[in-house]
Amino acid sequence: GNEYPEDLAALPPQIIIGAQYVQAAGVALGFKKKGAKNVAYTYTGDGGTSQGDFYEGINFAGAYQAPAIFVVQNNGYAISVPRAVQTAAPTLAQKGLAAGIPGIQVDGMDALAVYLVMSEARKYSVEGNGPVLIETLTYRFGPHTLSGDDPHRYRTADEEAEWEKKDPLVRLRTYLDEKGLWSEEQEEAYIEEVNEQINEAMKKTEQAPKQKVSEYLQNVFVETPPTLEEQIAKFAAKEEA
Ligand SMILES: Cc1ncc(C[n+]2csc(CCOP(=O)(O)OP(=O)(O)O)c2C)c(N)n1
Ligand SMILES: [Mg+2]
Repeated sequence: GNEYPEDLAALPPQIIIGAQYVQAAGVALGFKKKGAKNVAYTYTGDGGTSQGDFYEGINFAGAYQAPAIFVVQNNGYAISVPRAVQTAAPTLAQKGLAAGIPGIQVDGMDALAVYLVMSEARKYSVEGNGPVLIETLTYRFGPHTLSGDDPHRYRTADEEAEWEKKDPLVRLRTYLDEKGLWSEEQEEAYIEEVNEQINEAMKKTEQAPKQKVSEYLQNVFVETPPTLEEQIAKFAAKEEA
């Protein structure tokens, strides 16, 4: 049963690092209040765990025993800042301890291990046991973005070569090949199918109406306070113009 309450489906996107942790805690609390058998998932990088919102999100979800799965994709760097410089904590998973929620560290280069941990966490959360924090140990095969980040300024070629050996796609394919569960033809067909899905999604997204600032502000309170009403009216007037 994966019912998704309509009014939670229209939350606006945001790009503030870590802020999605607070939003996920809120969505999870919404699920709990509505009695929806669902779990709110969210992801951040290791860099996101250095941001205040990370702690607020896991703490709030823990306090309310909200069904949220918080995933940290720890690839060792926040753009160029090494993980060890970001925190004195030996692991990121252990940050769950302070929030009173389970923290699990998993080999993020092992797709089956990640699947197992995610499934178990979902079961735990959906059964009303509260949130889970999962740290996946992984790597970024490339720059943080294509706008000027050159990883060779902060990572060695030797380190990259070590991680490339652990490529989860190659490992999973080798595993499936050896079990006789996957073939070249299946892969080609699958790539075609997924490319179609991506093209469809791109088309749909490009056709979506542009979001408005006045709409963002509608999601903050059930009953919008007058001061916010004023701001909404101001933006709405600008958008009309
Ligand atoms: C609150 C906030 N501070 C800073 C930034 C700028 N910023 C964008 S990505 C990033 C690093 C994020 O690190 P991580 O999540 O580990 O990403 P990775 O480099 O592994 O891709 C920073 C500091 C931001 N978007 N939001
Ligand atoms: Mg990172």
